[in-house]
Amino acid sequence: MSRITAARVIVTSPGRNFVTLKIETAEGLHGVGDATLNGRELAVASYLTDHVIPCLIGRDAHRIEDIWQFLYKGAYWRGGPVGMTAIAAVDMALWDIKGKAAGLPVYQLLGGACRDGVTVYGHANGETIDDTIAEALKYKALGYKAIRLQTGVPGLPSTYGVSRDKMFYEPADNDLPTENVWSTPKYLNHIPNLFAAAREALGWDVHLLHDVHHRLTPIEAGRLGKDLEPYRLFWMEDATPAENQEAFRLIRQHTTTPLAVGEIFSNVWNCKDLIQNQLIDYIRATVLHAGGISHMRRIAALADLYQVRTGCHGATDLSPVTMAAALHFDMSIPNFGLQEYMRHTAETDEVFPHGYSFEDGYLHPGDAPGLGVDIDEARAALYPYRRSYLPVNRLEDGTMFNW
Ligand code: GCO
Ligand code: MG
Repeated sequence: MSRITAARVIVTSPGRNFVTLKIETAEGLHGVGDATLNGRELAVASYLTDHVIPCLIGRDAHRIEDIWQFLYKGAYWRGGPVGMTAIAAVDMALWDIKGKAAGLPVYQLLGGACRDGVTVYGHANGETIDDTIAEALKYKALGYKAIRLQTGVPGLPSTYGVSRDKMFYEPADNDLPTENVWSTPKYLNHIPNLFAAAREALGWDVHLLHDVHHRLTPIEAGRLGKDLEPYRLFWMEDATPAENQEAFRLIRQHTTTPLAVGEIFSNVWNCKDLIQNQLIDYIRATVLHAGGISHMRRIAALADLYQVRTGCHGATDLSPVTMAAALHFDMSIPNFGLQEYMRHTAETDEVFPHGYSFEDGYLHPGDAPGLGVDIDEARAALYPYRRSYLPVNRLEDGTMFNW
């Protein structure tokens, strides 16, 4: 028994907003969990403070699964991004406490290491194809084994994935949503040129990835996948919105380009049909938005039965707490595929001191007991919350579209 004596939510904005849950026990241990839901941060903060924390006080911090079930089933209104992010924060914090109590890094409690390090991919973004390739060459020189390529589309004023701050791509850029303009034909004409040029410049011994960011219909996605087949992508991500999981069958029928999806999924039910029908190759759900380490282990176990591998989301709006938790998870599962890694700013790294480290294209969670990450509350207090939204997207004729 390790009694939970206190828990609180810390909101900080060292360049961008992060929501962190800190849980304390009677033994003097504490654990941290990430609760950041980009653009809807305070909804999760309130869900935790007003509805979850009162139920945690007095419980045994070691009963991780029982607390998970209590919060999931006990809400009656199950699932959804706000609720599942809140549960994830509790789950991460409790694994952190258990690791500290045992004196072991969390991956050891999850069955031990299945690999020596976690292969990650970086983001090469640029206004033009040449700019994107110049960025990609920098990642290659840093030792990255896999690189995601995004580029501006001629004729469109802005495009998803292209930013001013190269290493720290940050889409939540305004206190009210910025409006972007989109044209599918312009995009579809341009992207194969990017990958043709990329193979010329980067060669074939580096994995290349691309994020469509939910912008195509299934038949358009089938066509893009087919057009990209000569360049052997590691994956094509979020080719079409996935509310209708059946949509991926159509894409699959038309292309052998591997498919990845799931960064906005909240639970196993969002990907059950995609996995069981082998309609995807990589599941991108992650410990933060899909119920924590405990629930991600269920998703990965289901995926493993169908030769689907993981490709956890790891953008900068997931705090270093999530990055640490994701790495322990990635180390411990048999069907790990690839981990996204967008570096945080120096200010963020100072607020969240952490033991994970990058070397030669791999991340390692380190061997400190627990998750190996913490929050410096004094530093966090220097950066108050700032309202900030993701952009929205309209077609050239003004119709609201997917961002
Ligand atoms: C990715 C993502 C992100 C999201 C962001 C939204 O593949 O990394 O698409 O960049 O847009 O996480 O908050
Ligand atoms: Mg994405």
